[in-house]
Amino acid sequence: MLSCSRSLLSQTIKRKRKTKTKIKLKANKNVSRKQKFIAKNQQLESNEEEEGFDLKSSAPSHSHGVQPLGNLYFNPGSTNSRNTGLGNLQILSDELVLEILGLLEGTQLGVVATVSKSFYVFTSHEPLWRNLVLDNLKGRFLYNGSWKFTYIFIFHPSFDVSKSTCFSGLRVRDFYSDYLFQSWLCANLEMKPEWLERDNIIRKIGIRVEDFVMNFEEPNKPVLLEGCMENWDALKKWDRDYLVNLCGDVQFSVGPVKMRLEDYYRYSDQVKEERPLYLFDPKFVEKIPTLGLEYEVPVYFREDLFSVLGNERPDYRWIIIGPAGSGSSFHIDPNSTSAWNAVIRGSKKWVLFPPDVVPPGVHPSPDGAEVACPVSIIEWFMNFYGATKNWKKRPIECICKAGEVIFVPNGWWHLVINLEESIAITQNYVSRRNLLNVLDFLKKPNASELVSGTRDRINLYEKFKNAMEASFPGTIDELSQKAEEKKAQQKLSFWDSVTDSKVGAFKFSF
Ligand SMILES: O=C(O)CCC(=O)C(=O)O
Repeated sequence: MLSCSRSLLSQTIKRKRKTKTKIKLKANKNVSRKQKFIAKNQQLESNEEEEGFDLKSSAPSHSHGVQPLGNLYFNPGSTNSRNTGLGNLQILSDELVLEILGLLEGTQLGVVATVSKSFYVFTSHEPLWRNLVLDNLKGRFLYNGSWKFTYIFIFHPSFDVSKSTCFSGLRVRDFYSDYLFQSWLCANLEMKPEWLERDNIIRKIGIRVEDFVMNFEEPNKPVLLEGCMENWDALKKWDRDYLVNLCGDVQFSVGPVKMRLEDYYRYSDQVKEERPLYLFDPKFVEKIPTLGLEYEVPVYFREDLFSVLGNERPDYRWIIIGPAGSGSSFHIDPNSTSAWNAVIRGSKKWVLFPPDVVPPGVHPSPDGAEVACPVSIIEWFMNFYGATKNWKKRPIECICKAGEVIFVPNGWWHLVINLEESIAITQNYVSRRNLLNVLDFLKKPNASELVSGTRDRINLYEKFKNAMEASFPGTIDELSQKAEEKKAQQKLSFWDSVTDSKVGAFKFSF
């Protein structure tokens, strides 16, 4: 990933009710345009219901009282204590200050916190403590309400956090920072109903495999398939208690670390962060073979040509577990494969863009090896989702519920957010319909950077091609020939459409 930038917003908060808080947001690219800012804000005031955002009822009032930068301009005469407290470092951006603090150990952060209120606020930034816990402990920790508490409980167990005001969140007056405010906001925002409304995917129940291939796989279009998990034991059995009992001390991949399922649930029950850790394990069947027996590949996806590689095939199946708000930010699936994703518990909001449409706010590098995107999924919704309303090529969207399977065609950009605590299985596969795509992808000159899920990235092309020849002789040639014929046919029909063949005279039609 390229570094993710947080787009600046100026925001005002309005407390509307006791349990929920409405927040108004507006883009403020040019802070010198104060008049325009105020005018726009007044307009927002009169248009509350459309522009409002709901905070989760569990949201704490902002830890430490950080406010968005725009609020500074409503308080003439006040100075930003962010700056005064940073001294000469005030010229650095918030990101840079945090980057520097990220070089420190926990005890050092604690010392720096005592320098000024500003340093106290910066050193309390939860991702700093999250990195410290994950770097130092890998997955061997019990989450304790916040990353900072978790760190202190483990490394300074004699320290009585409950008695210390500095850990219960000192409020600092006149501290304005878009970066810190938005991090808190994104961790505590409720999904807006209008972000969930659009449902324009095609849904099918019990279609024939031939129809799936002809109408969806061949033209590379998403579809939501209902009724194809009915005989899965997983659908009846898998819930948190069952899985925790079955999996015991087995360690699962969770972001950069490995954790026991029980410990992960302890974390996910308490977490209030912008990008919750997500359990995403490619070796779950090898670890717990029973899990592999309790689901089966839906009939539409049984042809899986990467299986000719045996143990050398790239990772292809994952169990995915996460709390509401966790999910996958925009990406294209690995190695040009297609995928299916089956929800067993909970529900997921999907947003998919076809291969030729890069989603707003997403910036792939020219070679496709890296992608810059907003810090979190919720930030994408806040700042970019609205733009898709007026796009000619609107995304395909849906909510996929327990018992439903979505087909994700190769090359499609997609973003997924769990609306509730969820359990899902996903598998990536290669069928005849995308075999040539996958081979082309594996053959790219920068394959060593692009290919993923396997150690031998450079040789995967040769290995796969040879294994295909051995298992299905002639298939690649046959498909290549068909693809050539199709291309020629398409060219022909293009010329048919721009010429009037009956008269024989050449004519452009614009
Ligand atoms: O978070 C999810 O369930 C989606 C996973 C996904 O997008 C993927 O495996 O490519």
